[in-house]
Amino acid sequence: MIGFRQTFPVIKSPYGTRCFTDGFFFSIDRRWTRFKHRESRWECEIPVIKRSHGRSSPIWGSTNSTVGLSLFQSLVRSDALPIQQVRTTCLNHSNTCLNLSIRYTYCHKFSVSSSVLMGTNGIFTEDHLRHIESLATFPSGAGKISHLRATNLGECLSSEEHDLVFPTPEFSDKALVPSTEKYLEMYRRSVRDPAGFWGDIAAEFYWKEKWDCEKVCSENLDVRKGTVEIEWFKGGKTNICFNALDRIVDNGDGDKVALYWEGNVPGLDDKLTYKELLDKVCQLSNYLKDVGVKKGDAVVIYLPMLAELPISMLACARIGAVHSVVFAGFSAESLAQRIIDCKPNVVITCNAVLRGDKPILLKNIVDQAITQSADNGVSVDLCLTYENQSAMKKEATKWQADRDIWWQDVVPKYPNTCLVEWVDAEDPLFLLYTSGSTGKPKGVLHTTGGYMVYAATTFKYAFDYKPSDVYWCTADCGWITGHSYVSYGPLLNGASVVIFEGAPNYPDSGRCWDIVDKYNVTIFYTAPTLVRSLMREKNEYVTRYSRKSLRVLGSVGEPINPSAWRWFYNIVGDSRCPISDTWWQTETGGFMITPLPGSWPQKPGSATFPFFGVQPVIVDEKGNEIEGECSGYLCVKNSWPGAFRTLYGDHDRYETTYFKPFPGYYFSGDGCSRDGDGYYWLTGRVDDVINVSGHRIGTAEVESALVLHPQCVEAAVVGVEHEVKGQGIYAFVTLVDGVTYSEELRKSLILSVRNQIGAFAAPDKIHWAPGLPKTRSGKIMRRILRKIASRQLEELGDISTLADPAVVDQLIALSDC
Ligand code: 6R9
Repeated sequence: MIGFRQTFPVIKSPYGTRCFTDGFFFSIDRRWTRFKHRESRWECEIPVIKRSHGRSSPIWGSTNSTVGLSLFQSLVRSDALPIQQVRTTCLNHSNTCLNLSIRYTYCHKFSVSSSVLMGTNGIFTEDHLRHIESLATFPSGAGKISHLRATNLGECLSSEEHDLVFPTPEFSDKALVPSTEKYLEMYRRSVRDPAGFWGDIAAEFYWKEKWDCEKVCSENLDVRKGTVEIEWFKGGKTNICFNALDRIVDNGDGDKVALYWEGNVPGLDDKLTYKELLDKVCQLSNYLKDVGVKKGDAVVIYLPMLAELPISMLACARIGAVHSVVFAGFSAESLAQRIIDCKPNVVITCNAVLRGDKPILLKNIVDQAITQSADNGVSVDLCLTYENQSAMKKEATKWQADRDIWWQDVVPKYPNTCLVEWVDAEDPLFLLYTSGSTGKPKGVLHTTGGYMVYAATTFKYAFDYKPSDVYWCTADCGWITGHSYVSYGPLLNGASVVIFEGAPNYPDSGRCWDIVDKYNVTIFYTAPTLVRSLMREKNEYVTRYSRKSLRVLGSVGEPINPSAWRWFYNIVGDSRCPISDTWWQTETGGFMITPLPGSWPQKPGSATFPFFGVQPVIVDEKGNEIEGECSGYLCVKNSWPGAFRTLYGDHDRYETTYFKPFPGYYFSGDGCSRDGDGYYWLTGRVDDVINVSGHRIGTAEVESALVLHPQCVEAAVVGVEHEVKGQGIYAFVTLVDGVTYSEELRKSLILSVRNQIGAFAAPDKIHWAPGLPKTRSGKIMRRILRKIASRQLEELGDISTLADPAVVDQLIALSDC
């Protein structure tokens, strides 16, 4: 149990502070610690009370002004309560002031601490005394908490020393999972009895027909035993749109706001209640049915963050059509590639969108993509186009009358009720293309029932959702986060969701907090890259807004580095809001490893523990499970309801990529370590995928785009550390014989990638490589390229196996060209 915690200010303590001419004394629990400023340094005296006679003899230590950080540690004992350790950390000091954090640890369960800021004239400010008692056993079973470098919610994480943040009793008492015990109880049941655990949750949704109770889940994850197959709630008939809208309206929440839409330009906004959203979805469903879209047909959606994007997804789901949303930052080539793969009857788009001040002509991109896919034998008969008036007028839009239809001309004319198509739990819901380690993106296929139950449940627990919350996720519906945690997860819970069309730094870096205050957002879910980019600006952009509505913060897309975590926690959340650092993937459909706010202490940078029903394992190179504290490859032992069921049209690739590397397990492609307390720390991709601003990009995709340039014969792309984006794209290019490298060529190579994939995949650095380091069998040694790219030249390792070791020196010499 995480037990008794209490805070009270030092100043109110009867054993407070005394000031003397030669320094001052500071007391915690009747033990007087004396600080003196002498000869440009601070000295500190900690009394030791001898057990037998209760007499004290001081221990002395001093700050060292050149080092700037001093640690006084001693073991002291008293009659009253045995003190195991006194730890004083100098947070900051100068000739005129000293800022210390002092902690007395009585036993491993109980400590008292405080931080004090003292000047030569006396004490300026005092922090709080803190009692943190914990009897917690970590969910991992790692044992008792071994150290208490802890702070509580509500208090500033003042230094690297604090590596645990405890929820306050006030937060935990109201949380859905209020204690570690409760989590453990639920987690244990979820893995011992998945059918019972998930069956009970699924029963809270509407099912036209119940699933086969004997077989809630059937799975084979082991390629050695046959085809990989996952099924949940098979035989059950339901509809996710019905559960996300009709069920909420039927429960009496029709007038509750479902979507708050905030436009790119401040002041332009809109909102839709659940009832209004349902009406709009039904109109579009009726239209789609009318133009011949049937159950199982694919519909491609290429829209920015307008309400019409979730409306389109829900309308497809209502009639059993399979939506495939393509992020509206992808180029015409990428869109065409996806259209060719899934062959939709209809593409839904809009004429343009404003991103900051810049209009992006989406319809033109769709036109090009449809032409390209027609050249490849896939024709699209209908392009339903929404007029996004704030960005572009109808009249200015290029039009092909026999194929294009204005949304506003047809959809509003249809009835606002539409019968639901009841589908099997295992019928496909959507396809979402994601990058892998080849040039061809993978069509990740999710089905209906398991995904619905999983998206809703993970949303509810990981954000400790309450009906009064206003929730904002900054992700675009073009990515999985926008599917599970802008649209389906929150709507299935009847939440009020903010969706934002614009850029987070437009018109300035305070926009996010302006939106938070405008809608009284309580749960704010974003990506580390956004946190890092805002962190570079003045804190004033944050602090000028109140943000008092915020309750829970969330992070996704890549590991959040502890310093970004601290800034997010201290500055954005005013040290008041837990952060749910949610690890998951397009393939997993929902959260896999995530904090549950209120149930256990958090560590900055760790995704903490597995969600219900998820059994993560860390394996070594050979696929052996490693126990306890370790690092390795992150795999999952069993299926979970939100798992993807196949890669569209390529079940072999599904098995090869995810289930063959470590037979018997689902392989995530991520590296991971687990610390002594059992906390999971994701360390990034271990395959040829880079994660740029939380967007997955295959190195092979960028390479294919580069070699399409007529002057480039070969390209090798690696990821490098990037201060804001997490990873940046570093491309080595070999040019056609006789072509000289120039600034102009550099720009045109980058343009080639923008055109082939999209602006977000543009390389940060092009490195001219007359030759690439290859083995004698012709394999590019990316390990060496990574070291050259990150300038770790002393770590190049053995290069003797290269066909031509001289290329390494040549590449190093060309680094700054
Ligand atoms: C949801 C999403 C998945 C990859 C995944 C991992 C990285 C996502 C993370 C994280 C560390 C987190 N990732 N969340 N790494 N901590 N909280 O982003 O899906 O676009 O498929 O990317 O993103 O590397 O494998 P997707």
